[in-house]
Amino acid sequence: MHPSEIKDRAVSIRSAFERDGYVSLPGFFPEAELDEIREQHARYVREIVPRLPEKEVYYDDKRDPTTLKQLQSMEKRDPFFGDLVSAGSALHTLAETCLGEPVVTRNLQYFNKSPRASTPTPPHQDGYYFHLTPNRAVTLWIALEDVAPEQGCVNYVRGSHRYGMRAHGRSGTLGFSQSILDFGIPNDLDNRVDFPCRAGHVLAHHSLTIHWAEGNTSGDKTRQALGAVFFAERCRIDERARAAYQARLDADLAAEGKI
Ligand SMILES: O=C(O)CCC(=O)C(=O)O
Repeated sequence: MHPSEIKDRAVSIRSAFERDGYVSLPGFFPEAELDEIREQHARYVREIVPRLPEKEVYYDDKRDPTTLKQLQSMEKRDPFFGDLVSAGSALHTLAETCLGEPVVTRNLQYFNKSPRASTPTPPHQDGYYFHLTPNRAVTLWIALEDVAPEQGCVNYVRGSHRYGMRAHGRSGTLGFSQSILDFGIPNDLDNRVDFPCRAGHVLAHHSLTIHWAEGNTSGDKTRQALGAVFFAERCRIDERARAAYQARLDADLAAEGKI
């Protein structure tokens, strides 16, 4: 979607985001743009991933490169992906439209659920990882391919961004280390919405919106997506708490032989 079209639709995008804690935009990336993103991603995996520190690249099975599961900070490693989320881009414009205020780009991630070895994404709120005051951030989840329910589509609890941060604890899942401890209360189940989608679909969710995804049980298909995180510019980040958490997690994952 062109930034000018996002601006034209700003009122409806922002009101859906405020009301539900997410907004769903089918066909955000037309086929030609999506092809370019997929080609650039393949190049990134071929040329850049082998040079990255081990702790930045997660595999379902470390010995099998076809099980690549997650990448971080792609915008810092490569100009194509930097441009994709920079000020003035469609994604940056969408993030500002959702939050209704200036944003800064924080992280461009890649998420895959490989066909043979993927685990569910546990129910969580992204803001738990962010260490922000106030907790105002948005994640844009971009489907790089069609996603049917059996591949592990994204699920939200509609309106959950209005009820604050829930208690989280270690999930044991590589790449999604935290899970909501009391997930499954009636409000969660009554307001569940799932999003099977076509390639090019973008979902935007608030940092307090509860979401999760099942594992990939398709047997033969991947489930590839990008996740672009933007923080409201006025937020204060507790970098010390964030870095301490990350260091503990990296040490634990290394001790378990997962990274
Ligand atoms: O791709 C997934 O399974 C979940 C992604 C996610 O949790 C996010 O984008 O915040």
